[in-house]
Amino acid sequence: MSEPIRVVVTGAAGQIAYSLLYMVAKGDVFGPNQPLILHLLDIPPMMGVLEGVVMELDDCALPLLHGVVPTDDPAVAFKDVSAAFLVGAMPRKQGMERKDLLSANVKIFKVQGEALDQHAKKDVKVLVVGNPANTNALICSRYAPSIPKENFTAMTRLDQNRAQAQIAQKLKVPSRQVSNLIIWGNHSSTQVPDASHAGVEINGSVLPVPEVVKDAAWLNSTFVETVQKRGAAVINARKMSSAMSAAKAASDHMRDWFMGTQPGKFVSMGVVSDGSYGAPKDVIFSFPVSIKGGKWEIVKGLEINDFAKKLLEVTGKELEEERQEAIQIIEA
Ligand code: NAX
Repeated sequence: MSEPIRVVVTGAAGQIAYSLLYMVAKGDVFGPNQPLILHLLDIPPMMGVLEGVVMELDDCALPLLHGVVPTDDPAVAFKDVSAAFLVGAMPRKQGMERKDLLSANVKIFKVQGEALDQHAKKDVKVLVVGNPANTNALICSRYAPSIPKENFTAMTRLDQNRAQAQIAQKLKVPSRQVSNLIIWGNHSSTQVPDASHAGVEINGSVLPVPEVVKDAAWLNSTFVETVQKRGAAVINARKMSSAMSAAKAASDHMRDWFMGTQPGKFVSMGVVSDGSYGAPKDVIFSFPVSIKGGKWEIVKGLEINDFAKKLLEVTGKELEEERQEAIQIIEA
């Protein structure tokens, strides 16, 4: 057994965290031989609820969990952490404009960026889940200049997993047989779910998904829209937003970042853009990445058709606009 690592989850009294904490604490992310100490951050009015979450974690009697630190102080929450799940954010309330939402969140992620900068390990891996996730990650990174930009990522893995599930259902195969789905761009309704480089394993060989589906119209419309609107569909049915699946996606994202991807396989993550595939530079843009030794690399050289190129432009523009609005708020 190695020494315990410290892992922070923000929004720890919320519904995603309720599933995520269990997954992390039982070894789904850092493996069965990695003990950990969980730092749980939430806001002062939620400290009572958080106490209940701590009691439940205690009562799980998990062998890998060496301690729990509940707090409303970012300086305590981010102290010496090796991994950060930034789930907590200001939710969109009725009548709230995008700008109001951005404004509230820019403030939260500025504070958390500064706290990471001062207190976290310099190689901390940060995953932003709280929306608007891409721009929140960008802001967080700006306020943590001593931590490499590559260490700040945003979650589009839920969209990727949703896409994988749609293809698996269409082909009537278990989802593990489907791989290399891509989500491009922003985690918003402009995201671009793309199955054109995906593979499906049938009788031991991997075949291109478009050739097996043989339904370009479905892939370009129904598939894309179903993935884009899946979050709203879950809210309609459950009267609450996706939580279990969001927690699973956050676990998948961080596990792959720490453990790496299989040869020939890639996953989608919102990462700092180098301008690949015509995306704007210096926004957090979701790309297909392969991961080795804890470092991600954008998969280069994939062919993009004209239809997808146009959609990539739209989602890139939206991210540039969000960045501009966020900077205006900061500088105001
Ligand atoms: P909940 O409202 O259940 O929980 C959020 C928690 O964050 C609350 O306990 C709240 O007190 C806390 N919080 C608020 N401000 C905080 C701060 N400054 N520091 C620490 N904690 C703070 O929301 P939940 O359903 O858990 O969703 C959390 C976030 O994930 C939301 O922003 C949501 O939009 C986002 N999502 C992102 C997804 C993605 O794929 N990137 C998908 C799922 C989810 O919708």
